[in-house]
Amino acid sequence: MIPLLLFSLFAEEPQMNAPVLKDPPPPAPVAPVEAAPVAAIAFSLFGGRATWGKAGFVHDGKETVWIEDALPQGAIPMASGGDAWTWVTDPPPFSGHASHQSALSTNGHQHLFNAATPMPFKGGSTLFAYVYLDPEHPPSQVMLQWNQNGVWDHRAYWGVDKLGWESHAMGPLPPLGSWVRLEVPSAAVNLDQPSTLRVKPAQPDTDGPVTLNLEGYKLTFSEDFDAPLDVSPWGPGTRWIAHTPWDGDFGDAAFADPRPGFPFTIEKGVLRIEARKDEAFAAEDKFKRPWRAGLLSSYDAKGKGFAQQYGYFVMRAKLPTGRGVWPAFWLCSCYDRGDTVAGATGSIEIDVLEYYGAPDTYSATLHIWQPQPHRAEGFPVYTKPGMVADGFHDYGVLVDPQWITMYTDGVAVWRVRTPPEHNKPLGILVNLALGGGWPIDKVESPCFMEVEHVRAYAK
Ligand SMILES: [Ca+2]
Repeated sequence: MIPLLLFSLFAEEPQMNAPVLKDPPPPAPVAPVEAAPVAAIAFSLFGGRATWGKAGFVHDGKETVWIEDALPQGAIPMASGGDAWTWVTDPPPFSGHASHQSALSTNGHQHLFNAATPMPFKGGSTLFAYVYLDPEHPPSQVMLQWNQNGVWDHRAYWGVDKLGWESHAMGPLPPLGSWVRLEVPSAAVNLDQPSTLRVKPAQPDTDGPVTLNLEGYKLTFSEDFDAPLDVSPWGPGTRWIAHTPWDGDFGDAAFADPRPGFPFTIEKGVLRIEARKDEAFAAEDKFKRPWRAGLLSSYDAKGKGFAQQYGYFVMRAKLPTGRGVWPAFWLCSCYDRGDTVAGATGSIEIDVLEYYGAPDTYSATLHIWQPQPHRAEGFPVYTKPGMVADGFHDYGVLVDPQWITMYTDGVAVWRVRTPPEHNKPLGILVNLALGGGWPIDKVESPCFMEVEHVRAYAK
């Protein structure tokens, strides 16, 4: 899972970053489309401290300011690596009344926002942000990141690349102790492209919602949670394992090795995945996390278990709510993770559902991990407020050689073209994680994700 956010404790794949999806040519000529709007910015440093002034873009000589003196409308402030949103007047702002200042740190740290009303943007622009690097505590790297189409892979940096994310190199650090205007051509960070992979509604020649049609499909995998859960930490020989097959567990809760009563329990045909906080957990965790939660994968590190390349995959579930929860239903290319040749010939991830606790939105994303560079396209799925936690709903995806189509309760909500890198069976992952970049201090302990069933169908 890689999610919208960048500073998750763990990347689930060793390669987390990169430019945007290059899609196959569209079937017919399309009218020119404005570049997709930008929804958010992250201000990232390795070490040191910086103060940030206004930011925006210049197009045809006209400056559009996204941030000055306050976050954009609708933005939710976020931070990681010990950073925070702190508004200061020292040093005196370059313009306006206040600047936002990074915390002092010796490691990677950043503040960012999310869920802003999309900010207007024009392709062929120059992006800018003013920065003042603390001469007493210079960082070794300064990075700006822009979120477009739900994906953060639009990055530029100055200085020495210590953050290690795929990012466009802009040159040395700017001078210390004075306001400097950082400028990045939008093309250099792949912001100029419209979302050509995305077609809405799901059938471009059809008006209105498209309902799922499984005519000709047969049930190939059915976990109804009517019997004791067949799970072990790593396999082999069980239907599920309790970690990511590539040993890339992620988030602010450790995925627990299952034991009776935790983190998985079954009652009346429903699986309950529990996240719980206990200071005793921290002592046993190499990252000192006091939280534990649960993940199920249908295949193991050797690629053994259930997987299929095409078909319909669905989870019927009821989700916990509130900022900081991070339940997900996702599919990943299944192969022997020790086989680097197999790994290099194609690997994708389909995030059917990643939910970050907002009342009315979850995320769907396609990642292409291999061959590199990583590319991704994401989409916010809007729901009735409170729907995901009010009851059980179906979150599904139909994967065929042409399209990957996401469904909510059997109605198509988004689709992308099936990329040529999809050349392996897909295994199933279900988890309740925490964090994903959001603060977890408000998460209730315990909290639960309930799963009625997980099924797959194929022709
Ligand atoms: Ca059931």
